[in-house]
Amino acid sequence: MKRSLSGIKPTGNLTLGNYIGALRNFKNYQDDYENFIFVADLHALTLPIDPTFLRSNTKDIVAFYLAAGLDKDKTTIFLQSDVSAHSELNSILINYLYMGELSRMTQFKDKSSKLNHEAIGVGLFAYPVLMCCDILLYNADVVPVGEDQKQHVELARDLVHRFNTRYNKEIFVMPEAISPKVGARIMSLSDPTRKMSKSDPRGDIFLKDEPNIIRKKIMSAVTDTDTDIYYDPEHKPGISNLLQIYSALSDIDIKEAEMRFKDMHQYGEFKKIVAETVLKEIVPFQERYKSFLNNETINDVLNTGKYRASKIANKTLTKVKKTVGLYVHE
Ligand code: ATP
Ligand code: LTN
Repeated sequence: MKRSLSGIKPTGNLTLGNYIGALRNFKNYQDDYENFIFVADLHALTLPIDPTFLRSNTKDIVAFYLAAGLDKDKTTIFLQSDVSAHSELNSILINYLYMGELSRMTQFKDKSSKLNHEAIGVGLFAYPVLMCCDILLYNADVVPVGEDQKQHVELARDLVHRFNTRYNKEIFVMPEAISPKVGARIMSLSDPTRKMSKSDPRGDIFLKDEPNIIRKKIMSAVTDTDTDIYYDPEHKPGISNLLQIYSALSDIDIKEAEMRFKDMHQYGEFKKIVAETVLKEIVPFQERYKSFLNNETINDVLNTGKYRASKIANKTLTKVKKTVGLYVHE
C-alpha cells in the first residue's frame, strides 16, 4: 500500500488557509493509503515561541486532526518530537544538502527578511532538512500540502535522487507533493496579495474564532470597488480569494462557482453566502474539536501513534546508518 504523510507546525492558531489547503484533505488518504499525520513541534522551535503556548497548541492540533475526520485506527497520528529518529536522521542528512539550495527556499527568505541578520537562527535555515527527514523516514509516496510547501518537497526529491545515486541503492522512496485543485493558497482577507498565515495574523480567519467574528471578518474582507464577481487573482485578488474559499468548501471548481454568481453584482450578498458556507463547515468542526480536546483522548492517540511511527522510522534510520557506513551493532 502506498504511503501518505503530512504535518502542521504548532506555531500559532490554525487558520482557514491551513484548513482548506491541508487539514481538510488529510482524511482523504486514510482509506487508500497508509496515512501518517504528525504535529511538527520541533519545527515550531525555529522561531521564538512561548512554551505554554506551544504545549497547548500542540494538543489543539491533535484535536483538530480528529475533528477533521482522522481515525486513529486508520491514520498514525503522532508528535515529531516523540520519534527521536527524526532528529537522528537530521544529523546525517544535513550533510547532504547545500547552503546554496537552502538559502533559495522562499519560506526561509520570507521569515528571515523580518529578522535582524545576526538573529537568524540556524534552525530556521536548516528547517527544510528536518522536513526532508520527516518525509523520507516513512518512505512517503505522497505529501499533501498547500502551495507554499511544494518547494520543500521538491528539495526532498532532489535529496532522494542525490542520496540514492551516491550509494547506488533505492534507499529512499521518491515523494510527490499533492495540493488541492482549489484552495492551495488562501490569501489574507485584509490584504489579498499576501498568504493567509498563522504567524502573521492580520486578515486571518482562525479555526477557533466565534461564528459572529468569522461572519464579520468575511463581510469586511478587502475587495475592489467593481461589482462583478469573477475569478481574476491579478486584478480582483479579494473577490478571487473569496471565490476560492467558496468553491473549495462547496467541493466545486472555480468555473462553476463563477457561474453561480455571474448575475449577482452585489459584493455584500456574495460575502454573506461565502460566510454562510464557511460557517456551515466550521461550526460542526469546532464542536467536534471541543469534544476531542481532553487529555485522555489526546494521550491515547499520541501513545498509539508514537509506537507505530517509531517502529517504521527506526527501521529506515538503521538502513541509512548502515548505508553511510556507521557501525550498527545489536
Ligand atoms: P507559519 O505562518 O507559521 O509559517 P502557516 O500558516 O504558513 O504557518 P504551516 O504550518 O506552514 O502554516 O502549514 C500547514 C499546512 O497548511 C501546509 O501544508 C501549508 O501549505 C498549508 N497552508 C498554510 N497556509 C495556507 C494558505 N494560506 N492557503 C492554503 N494552504 C495553506
Ligand atoms: N513545513 C511544513 C510542516 C511540515 C511538513 C513536514 C509537511 C513539517 N514536516 C513533512 C509535510 C511533510 C509547514 O511549514 N507547513
